[in-house]
Amino acid sequence: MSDKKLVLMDHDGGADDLLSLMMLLTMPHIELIGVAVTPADSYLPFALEASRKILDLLGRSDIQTAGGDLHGVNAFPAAWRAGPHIINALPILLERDEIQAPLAAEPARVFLAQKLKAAPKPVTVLMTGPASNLIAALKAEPDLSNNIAEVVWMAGAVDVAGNVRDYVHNGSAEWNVYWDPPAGKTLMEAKLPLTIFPLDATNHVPVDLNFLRRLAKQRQYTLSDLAAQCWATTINTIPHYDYQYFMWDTLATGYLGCPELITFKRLELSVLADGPNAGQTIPAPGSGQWVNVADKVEVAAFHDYLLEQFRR
Ligand code: AGV
Ligand code: CA
Repeated sequence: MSDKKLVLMDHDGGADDLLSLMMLLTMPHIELIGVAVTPADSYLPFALEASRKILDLLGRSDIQTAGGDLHGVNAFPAAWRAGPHIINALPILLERDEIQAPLAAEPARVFLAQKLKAAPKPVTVLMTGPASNLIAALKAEPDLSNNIAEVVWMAGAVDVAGNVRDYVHNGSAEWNVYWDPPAGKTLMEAKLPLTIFPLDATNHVPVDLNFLRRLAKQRQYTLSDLAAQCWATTINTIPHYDYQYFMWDTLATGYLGCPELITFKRLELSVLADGPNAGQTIPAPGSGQWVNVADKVEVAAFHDYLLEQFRR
């Protein structure tokens, strides 16, 4: 058996998610065993295409990608969901005539279950979108939780404001929880080893032009060039309007490669499933679940880590 850490990724197709997939594929101690896509912050066909092209580009056309058939309660803005459509048209992802990395026949929730079942040892599940697929898989087969080593989830806003701006909402939730609040609540109560990257941590890592300048200087590396272009598609949310873009998912993914740059708190948390603060992560002393919650980040060192991983 390989001594690499087995990872299943479930992402939702944003620029940040696709950058996270690239990062994962640069980590020598990680064995990615499958990619599931949730059609939340993306339209599914665009996100599947981009994921498979990235697998091809990084020489991992052997890894399967599965599309999710579940839809959350609160839709993401349509303009955001079109994001991977632009990424699919970037030159580096247009060069090849055909996509090789296979599309799985089954929907993402079944795919996740199959991959967990077939794995020779417990798997780390990295989720950079909503939790719906994993929760559906565990609902169908609760014993699968024994095959999970850790769930790493970019989600929540604990002691800071949320990032949802929607008509019937008060702004307290983070989008990945808000898309499917009941799934978020179920995951938070599932007693799995859970590490979350809430906005409290990711607020430290806005997409920053000085970082992009450094990345530009090494764009002779294909992956740096592609990463720089992906981040460039997020830049129209800079500067500080309501929707500045952060390295949300990329920070959560970085946990698998440079955990020493992040500090954590143990907190007892829960999630509100409905009402004007649907999807809010709340402290629940005595009644919630103990969660490993990312807190502070050594930002300069994290930037250096990203630059190093993308030099290929
Ligand atoms: O809330 C952060 C999550 C992350 O998984 N996503 C984006 C990241 O992939 C939703 C989101 C919040 N603000 C956004 C988002 C924005 N301005 N554009 C696109 N997506
Ligand atoms: Ca995401």
